Amino acid sequence: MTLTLFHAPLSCSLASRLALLESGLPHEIKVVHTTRGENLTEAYARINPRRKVPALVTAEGVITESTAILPYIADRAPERALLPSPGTYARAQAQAWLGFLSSTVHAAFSPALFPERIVSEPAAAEALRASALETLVKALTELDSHLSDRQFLLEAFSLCDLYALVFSLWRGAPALAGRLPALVHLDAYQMRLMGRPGLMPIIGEDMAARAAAA
Ligand SMILES: N[C@@H](CCC(=O)N[C@@H](CS)C(=O)NCC(=O)O)C(=O)O
Repeated sequence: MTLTLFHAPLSCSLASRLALLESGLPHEIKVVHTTRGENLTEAYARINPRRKVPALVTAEGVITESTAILPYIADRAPERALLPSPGTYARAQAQAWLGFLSSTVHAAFSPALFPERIVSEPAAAEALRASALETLVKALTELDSHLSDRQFLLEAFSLCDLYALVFSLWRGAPALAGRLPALVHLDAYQMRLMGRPGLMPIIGEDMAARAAAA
């Protein structure tokens, strides 16, 4: 059965979209414009009751959460070696990166970008943004220094890199202009990943779709 990914342009679900491309698995993309609230409909709640993207529809049911979807995709295309084999120490290291990217990096980006979605009072929102930025800078600096002497998060390219690429791209969000330090190793890593065959057309398509939906 063809996999179906529910995806919002330039959101965290971009990692799953790029992973499907790298996997070569037959799939289709269904765009959900979260900026227009399309994820809040009852129809979408039947796909993912949390009303978030990504959601991947498989023959056996729906999978939510990037940290579950990315390993599922890798394991469905073992010949592509998109993650180390299950049961190995290297696989545990990969899971550790996926967990860190989700629970620390993504979790810090959300209040740094949209504090007013959590607290409406402007001074409180600014204070929340400042504290989220502190966590974010620490996490991004850790990534940057890890990449100072290697090409990828693990020994070789993996889906962890696609997940990290999305958050590296988010550094360019207008709301963060002038608020993040220069991270030269992360910049070089981002360029390296964007040079992988087929990735740039998808990222470009997402940028255009996001701009059109704004
Ligand atoms: N932990 C979840 C986070 C999902 C998530 O927060 N998705 C965002 C896009 S990056 C979303 O759907 N936001 C829409 C909303 O909250 O209204 C994952 O990694 O899959």
